[in-house]
Amino acid sequence: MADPTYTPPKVWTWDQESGGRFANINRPISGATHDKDLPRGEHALQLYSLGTPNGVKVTIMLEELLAAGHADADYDAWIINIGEGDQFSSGFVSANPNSKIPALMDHSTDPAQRVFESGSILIYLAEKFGAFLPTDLPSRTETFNWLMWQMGSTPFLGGGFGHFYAYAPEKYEYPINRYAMEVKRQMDVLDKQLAENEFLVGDQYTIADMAVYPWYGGLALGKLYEAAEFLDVESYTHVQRWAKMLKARTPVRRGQVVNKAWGDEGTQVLNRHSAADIDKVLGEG
Ligand SMILES: N[C@@H](CCC(=O)N[C@@H](CS)C(=O)NCC(=O)O)C(=O)O
Repeated sequence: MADPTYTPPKVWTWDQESGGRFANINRPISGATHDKDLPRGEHALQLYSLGTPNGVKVTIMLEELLAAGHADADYDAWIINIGEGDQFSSGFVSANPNSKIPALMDHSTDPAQRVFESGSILIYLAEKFGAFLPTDLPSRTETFNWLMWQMGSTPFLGGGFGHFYAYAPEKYEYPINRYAMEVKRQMDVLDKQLAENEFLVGDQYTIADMAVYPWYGGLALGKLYEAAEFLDVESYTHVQRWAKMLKARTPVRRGQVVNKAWGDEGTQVLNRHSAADIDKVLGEG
């Protein structure tokens, strides 16, 4: 409950009844809560994820790699139900000690390589397959600039704006104002970049677009927090152009249905083991 007279105590203690969506999975400690191994399929690449914007960055990349002819990018994608605490299994924690999706295991190396943090996964895959990451230093640096921009900026969109506008138990004016201001500033940064560039990095489609699109493209297309009108997302016309262009790409559409556990059941591929799993749902193939 909002308490205008709240004074922080000398030492913070864990109030398990703090409320709000996701309160049941938040803990002030890290590590596993239960012993359970991760499942493993036949491909070298094993993704443990959920079809949220952070998860979808990686499935878009994997589908783009496959569409570009990198057959070794074929993968198994296993759903991690974060509402049920799957991210706290011993298996998941060994793949990502931070207990957040997405996490990737690459079994083509000995020992197998773990990769966590979606930005790190995108870089790993781009380097492994030599794709969607320019090799000339200026464009490569600009790709990293926008990738790191996304990783650093989005907590203000998701954990700040989204949390207080959509998920907090009550509407509080102060944080909603603060984060709406910041998110609109971020959208303006993107809009100005996309006014002069087809993609974030000139005319090259890179992992930076794949990282930024699920969050800011999603916001522009009215898919996040039912905030399209509140944030006047239509006014960011260059972000709109770019988002619609990416949305129309087949690998983007394919990546967005993987590990999706909500919405129309006909658009969900809970676990993905082959292209056919997506074809069935999207009516392709
Ligand atoms: N910086 C991380 C953020 C990942 C993240 O926040 N994942 C959320 C879902 S989108 C999660 O797994 N939350 C579960 C939890 O916090 O327990 C990344 O980009 O990989």
